[in-house]
Amino acid sequence: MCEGVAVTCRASLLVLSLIAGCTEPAAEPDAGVADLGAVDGGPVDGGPVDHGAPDGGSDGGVDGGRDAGSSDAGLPVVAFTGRVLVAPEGFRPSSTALVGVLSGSGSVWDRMAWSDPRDHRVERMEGCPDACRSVTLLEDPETQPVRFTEVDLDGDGILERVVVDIGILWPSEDASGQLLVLDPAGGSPTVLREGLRRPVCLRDGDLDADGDVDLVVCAFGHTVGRLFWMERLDDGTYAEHDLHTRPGTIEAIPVDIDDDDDLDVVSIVSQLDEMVLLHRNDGAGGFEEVVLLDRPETYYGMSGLEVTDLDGDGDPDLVITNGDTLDHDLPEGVEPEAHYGIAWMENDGAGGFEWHEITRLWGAYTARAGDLDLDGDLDLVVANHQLGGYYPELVVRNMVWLENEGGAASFVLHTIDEAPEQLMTLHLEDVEGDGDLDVLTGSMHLDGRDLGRRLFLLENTFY
Ligand SMILES: [Ca+2]
Ligand SMILES: [Ca+2]
Ligand SMILES: [Ca+2]
Ligand SMILES: [Ca+2]
Repeated sequence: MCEGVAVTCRASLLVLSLIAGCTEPAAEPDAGVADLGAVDGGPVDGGPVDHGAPDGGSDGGVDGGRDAGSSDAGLPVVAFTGRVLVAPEGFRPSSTALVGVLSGSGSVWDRMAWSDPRDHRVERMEGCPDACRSVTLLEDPETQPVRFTEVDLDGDGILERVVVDIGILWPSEDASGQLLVLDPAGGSPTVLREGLRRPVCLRDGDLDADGDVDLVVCAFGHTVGRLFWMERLDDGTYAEHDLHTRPGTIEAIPVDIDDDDDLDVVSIVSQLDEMVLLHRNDGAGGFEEVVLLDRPETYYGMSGLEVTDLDGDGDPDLVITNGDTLDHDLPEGVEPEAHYGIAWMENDGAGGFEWHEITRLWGAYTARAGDLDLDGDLDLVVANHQLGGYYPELVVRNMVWLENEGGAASFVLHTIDEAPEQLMTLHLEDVEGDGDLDVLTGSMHLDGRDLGRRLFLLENTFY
């Protein structure tokens, strides 16, 4: 399970749309070998993004209208100041596929981490908040790290840092992806598994309840791919078992969804199929696949999964985002603001689910739950990947937070104007240590411009 490293288990992000089939840009700038050192401590130089009034028409479950104000005089309110922690220098590609906070003691400032598959590196921060600079954890032009997690592979009480190297970002049948274990002393990483078809997720848990830590891996692939788990054997090797034998799994999370004391796996698929799946554990590592959602539209654009008890009734619910616009395959007549968005699936406690709309919102990519306004219920932050050029008529909202009005019955949408553009990744953490949740986020710029924000902090000024 993830409890011991809850922070990094939730820090999982990936580059699903790239994987899901968008076309490679004609001229990707050479990543080069220039040192990454440009840490801009100043305010975000936001472009000409229009945050004007929405044009209405959302049929979502957001209550109280869009952009509701939250400034009752005298009461603290959720508001943000934006700050670039790491930006690429000059004409460098940028594709932050992961942000999170490493486990361990010491300041959160020095444990913030991020990866960039297009720049072939994983780094953490140091010297923040005053003089932020990045420290390399992995830099290898042969890798495209989309993710990492901390997991005690061998049960010795020490967490290993395992990097998921997709091998190749762009659609391919290539099987050059791998799982790498970083050397804590800074030497070359150890290969845990190679020859994978574009792996994009890695989670841990004792799936067969024999006391050791097993792994769940999404090999997204292209036309061939699979979701499987790696059973840890007594000799330290692994036996592999398929959970799903079609390509396109972008996230898979071990969780006891039906309260029978074994770890099930919830996954989302976005390639040939657009699905939410439950892999129900028989208690000994045998799994039955249950289809929770199967959308007929190839353009559904499944983009993210968050497992959280959103209604606070004690069982894990699912938050689903579908906002992957990068295939650019929305048919004529389908309105982006009516098609894409955020919903949650309410668990009945036994793994049966009821679908609830939250709001429709184009480009909705990654959602994370946290109590932003400290009123005791879980709110949602959503990072949006909105390519303004696709839909110039639409208002751009790079990030929103959805205020839970209690029991997840309704939400009030607030736009976070301070967020930079074209976001994909998101992590909530009390970075400042003042008692409220701040937001770490990263962006993906496919055209190689220097606008990418590898690591961007939105400081919650509630306290
Ligand atoms: Ca096990
Ligand atoms: Ca279970
Ligand atoms: Ca619940
Ligand atoms: Ca709340």
